[in-house]
Order: sequence, then C-alpha cells, then structure tokens
Amino acid sequence: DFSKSKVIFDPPISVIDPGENLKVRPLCSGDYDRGYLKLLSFLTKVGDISRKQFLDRFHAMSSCKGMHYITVIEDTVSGQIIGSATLAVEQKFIHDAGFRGRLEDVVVSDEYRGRQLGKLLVETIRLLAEHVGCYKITLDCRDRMVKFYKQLGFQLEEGNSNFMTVRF
Ligand code: 16G
Repeated sequence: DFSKSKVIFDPPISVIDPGENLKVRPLCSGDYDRGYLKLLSFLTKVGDISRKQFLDRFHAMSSCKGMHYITVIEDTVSGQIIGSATLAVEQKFIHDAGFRGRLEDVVVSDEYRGRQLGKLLVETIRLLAEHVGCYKITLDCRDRMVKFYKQLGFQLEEGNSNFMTVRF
C-alpha cells in the first residue's frame, strides 16, 4: 500500500506505475532467461548457476511461505530484469515470537540509473516488511551507499550496530 509511503518520488512513480515500459512484480521461475543472475552479478560474485540449480533454489524458497520476497523490475520491451531487491524474513522467539526483516541484494542495472528505481525497490520492501509484521528491517551495505539508505529512513544505530562477518 504505497499510500502509506512518506518517501517523495519526483516525478511520482509507484509499484503500480514504475515508469514507461517497466513492471514491478515478484521473481518468477522464467527469470533465469530474463537476465536475473546477470543483474545480480553487478552487485557481487554470482558464479555459474545452472538452470536446475536456479529452479531448485527458487522452489525451495517458494516452499518456505512468507520467508523470501524477491521483487524485480522487468523492462517489458527488452524482457530483461533490470532491478531487484529481496526481503528475507527471519522467525524469532524474541519480540513476542516476532519476525525480523532483512533488506538484501538491492541492485539496479546501470542503464536505468536516475529513474528512482532503487528508491522504489527499497520503499517497496520497507512497506512489505511492515505489512507482513516485521518488528524491524535491517541491511548492510557498502560505505558509499549509507547516504542513500539514510535518505530512505534507515539509521545507523549509534553504539549498537556492529556488523561482523566470518567469510568461508
Ligand atoms: C550488499 C547488499 C547485500 C548483499 C551483499 C553482497 C544491500 C542492502 N546489501 O551488502 O544484500 O548480499 O552486498 O556482497 O543490498 P558480498 O558478496 O560481499 O556478500
């Protein structure tokens, strides 16, 4: 429900009307052939994923109802996926057996910069997280992206946000 959004889009765009020849929708199994993995490779290493691997993972995610919401933007002319963001939901015991949301894998193809599509994706996921009952939504990102997420209402938690990693 974008009427709840406090983020200003100028010119106005929304999930229903993201711009000419663009469509916002959930990821579908056919997106393997619409450049979804190539899009993700603009964000980080993807690797050589076969169609079977993609479909197996897609169906595994789909069968965990309410845990993975992968939103994509399709260019309806080229038939390519040009943007994506994911809401990953984690089940908790804390916060009244609540849900924690994570904003993950936000990416927009270079050629589509300047159309507020990153902003649209992030706001879509933020509203979705609220709608499905997450008590918070968090993200980690590159230093250069901090300003962007701050503009969209995310805050660095002073003295309380030490993002730590072990890489394998
Ligand atoms: C960024 C992404 C994260 C993604 C990671 C991949 C956002 C808000 N953050 O931090 O979701 O998984 O990059 O990088 O989109 P990695 O390969 O170093 O894990």
